[in-house]
Parts: sequence; C-alpha cells; structure tokens
Amino acid sequence: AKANHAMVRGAFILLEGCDRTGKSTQAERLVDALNRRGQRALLWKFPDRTTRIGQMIDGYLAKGQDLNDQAVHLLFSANRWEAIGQIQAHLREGTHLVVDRYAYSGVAFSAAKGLDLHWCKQPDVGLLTPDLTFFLDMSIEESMNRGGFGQERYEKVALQTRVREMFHALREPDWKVIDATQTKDQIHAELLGIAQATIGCVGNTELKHT
Ligand code: DGP
Ligand code: NA
Ligand code: NA
Repeated sequence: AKANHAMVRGAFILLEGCDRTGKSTQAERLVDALNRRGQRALLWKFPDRTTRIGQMIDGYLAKGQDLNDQAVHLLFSANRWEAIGQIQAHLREGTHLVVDRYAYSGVAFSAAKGLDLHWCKQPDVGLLTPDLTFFLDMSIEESMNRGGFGQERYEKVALQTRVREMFHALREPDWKVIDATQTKDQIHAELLGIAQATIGCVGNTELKHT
C-alpha cells in the first residue's frame, strides 16, 4: 500500500525486565485483550530463536555452545535488526506490536556481564524507539521464590542481580515501572489501561528511531 500520512499507525509497546518476572504471560494477555477489543495487535518476542541468527543465540543460551561475549551481543542486536522491516510494516499498517524484550535487555545483560556500557549501546542505535515501555520489576529473591530459574545460561542469581541494577541505571523517565509481585490480574489491568491510553495518543505520529 502507498504511504498514507492520514493513516493511524500501530503502537510499539515493550515489556522489559529480568527473567521470571512474568513478561511473556503478560505480553500474551495484553495482545489477547486488545484483540478482543477489536484492536489489531501482535505478539513479538526477542530473541526470536526461529531465524538463523536466533538459532545461534539459542545454541548459546540453551545448548551450552560457547561464543565470545561481544559476538553474542552483536547476534542479539542483529536478531532485532533482521526483524525491523516486518515490525515497521505492521506498525505502518496500524497493527499494535506487543514486544517481549528489546534493546534494553541487550544492553542490560551484556553490561551486567562486564562489557563496556557505551560499546553495548552502539549496535542498537537506529532501531525503533518504543512508544511505551513497561518495566516489570521485582527483587531477584522474589522471582527465585516463585519457582526459581531454569537451566539457561543467564538464569543465575548473581547475574540477574546485576541485570536488574543495570535496568534501573538505563531506566528512562517515561518508563512505566510495574510492581511484578502483584497478582497476574492486577498487573494485566494496569498494563491494559496504560496501553490503551498510549494507543489513543500514537495516532499518525511518525515512528521514532533511537
Ligand atoms: P527469554 O527468551 O526472554 O527468556 O531470553 C533469553 C535469555 O537471553 C534471557 O536470560 C534474557 C537474555 N537476553 C534477551 N535479550 C538479550 C540481549 O539482547 N542480549 C543479551 N546478552 N541477553 C539477552
Ligand atoms: Na529466560
Ligand atoms: Na519470558
């Protein structure tokens, strides 16, 4: 379709946070709720392990394949870049995207591992800026108490503690920090209300890039 400046674009809604804070569950519920209200919304997940780059990431995270830290960082970023065309197309067609992790995770995890913060930010420069960022936050002790971490590479208390500190250091003034210890229904209601307000404001504004 030809670019139409009068067309209302979709909103880019991001959920960020440490592992086991309920992001994926809440992202799914938010998409379902928007769809039931007649809004076109799609769930998007990073890392997307289905692409060739994503399979390399999965080998590293889940299958014990070793890779240099900087190389892994660039793969995660490349995994976001390879999706940007599809993401932009959906947003321009008026579909809202609920995105489970994005570039803040990229920086938070790699900087928590000890990579230089400034270096970590560079590969993601130019990606789309979310219209709304939810940060689902709870202490690492609490997420441990809720069934603990799995077997993947980063699911360790010490690293997650540094990742959480890094997220707080990266936090932008417009982030919506959500108490992830609330019930699932409470969190869902909070996210849906804020998301609907943002959707009402996005209108035909231009997509922004970092
Ligand atoms: P998930 O599939 O959301 O559980 O993410 C897998 C793991 O990878 C999780 O521990 C978070 C981490 N992660 C997600 N995105 C990035 C990224 O861009 N860079 C790095 N280094 N780690 C990431
Ligand atoms: Na995980
Ligand atoms: Na998840």
